[in-house]
Amino acid sequence: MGGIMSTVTYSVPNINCGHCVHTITTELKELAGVQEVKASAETKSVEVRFEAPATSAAIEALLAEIHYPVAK
Ligand SMILES: [Cu+2]
Repeated sequence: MGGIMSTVTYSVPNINCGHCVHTITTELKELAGVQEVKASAETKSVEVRFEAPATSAAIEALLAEIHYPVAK
């Protein structure tokens, strides 16, 4: 291991409750390379710490797929 670790915070307006937080956390952690997920219903954001093979594009695609698209 020892790849470059990135931390990116995504704005996700659809996060409304603990269920959303749980779903997002569970799904993102299944993506290879994702190390840590901090989702918040208060700030409607998701902070993800990841390394290869995960990419920011793959994380955004997964969020869109589970109906939590990232706001641009
Ligand atoms: Cu919810």
